[in-house]
Amino acid sequence: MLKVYGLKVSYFTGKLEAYLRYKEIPYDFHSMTGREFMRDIPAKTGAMQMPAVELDDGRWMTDSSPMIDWFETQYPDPPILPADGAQAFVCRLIEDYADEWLWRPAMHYRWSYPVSSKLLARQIADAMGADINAPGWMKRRRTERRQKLNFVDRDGVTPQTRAHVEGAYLRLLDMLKLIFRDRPFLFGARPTLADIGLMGPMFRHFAMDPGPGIIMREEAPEVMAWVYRVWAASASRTTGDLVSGIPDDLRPLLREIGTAHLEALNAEAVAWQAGQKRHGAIIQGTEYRDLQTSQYRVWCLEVLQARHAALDAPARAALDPILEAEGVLEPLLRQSGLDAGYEQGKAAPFGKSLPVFEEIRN
Ligand SMILES: N[C@@H](CCC(=O)N[C@@H](CS)C(=O)NCC(=O)O)C(=O)O
Repeated sequence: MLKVYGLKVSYFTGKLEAYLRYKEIPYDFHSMTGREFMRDIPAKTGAMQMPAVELDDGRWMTDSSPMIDWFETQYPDPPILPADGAQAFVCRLIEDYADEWLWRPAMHYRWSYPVSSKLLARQIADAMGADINAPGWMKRRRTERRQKLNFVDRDGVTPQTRAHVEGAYLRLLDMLKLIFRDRPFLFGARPTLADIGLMGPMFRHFAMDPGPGIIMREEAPEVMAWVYRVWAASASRTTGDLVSGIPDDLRPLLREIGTAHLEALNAEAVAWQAGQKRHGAIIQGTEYRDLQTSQYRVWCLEVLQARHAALDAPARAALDPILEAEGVLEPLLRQSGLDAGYEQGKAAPFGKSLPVFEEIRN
């Protein structure tokens, strides 16, 4: 039986678990301890991050997107990606936006508000601190400070950007609630990778954390219901058709991805190529300063471009006019010949993985 190491409050662990549950792939959940997180598991996977998976043959893997792709090769039915190439590409775009762009608002809502940060620091320190010899109050305080420092203060959240950071979540709720009044999942009657990708931020952070959870329950109960619909879905019972084409109500989300997430990825790529460890970006008119440049995110843009280039002619003919109209195509293709230099990326989710942030202060 495969073993999933992670935490029951973790963004990417929640995403992977939602996928495994929907696909009815059995697994043992193992709550990751501090020592495993910092030392034992990075020695196997190359990255200090969760989740990590240990297979019965002794191999280890990490990084949710390539892990899901690998599971799809082992458990192909029913596929998590739509057969329609244009829809499949939109799923990939939504997954990447959920993984990388929504990370900042998810961390900000968790760690900037004491109503959430005190509870989460306790939950994380209790789970991960089991093998760390220090008083409980000290472990909780260290957890709270570490997360706020690395993922809020050092990730561009300031009094000037705060409203924009929160707006990313609030705008998304407004878009999604209209969609879920119409159908149960983003592309129809069953989940696809778009739903699974959005579960990263939406489930363990926005729905479960006290602060953003109140907002979701009060402002967008349709979205709260969808979160738990995905969590409860299973391939053998949650069956039904997907819509055809790209539904019009997904277009505002595509526009958001083009103007926010793809702009941010382009700023990463420009900085990476210029060798700048930190960079700034103007996103939807808000200026972010002093962001850590992420080689991993440059790779994300490189992979999205490669997936777009690999689409067949009918898929391109259906998709490109929509991407163009919603301002996605230009930022997607702005940088040609992009090479993130992530050599091990071809072996992902095996081999030595690349963490999203190179520098984390403990
Ligand atoms: N690209 C990875 C990202 C995994 C990730 O960043 N996980 C978070 C927790 S949900 C983490 O471990 N961050 C490192 C840290 O907190 O130091 C994935 O998709 O699995």
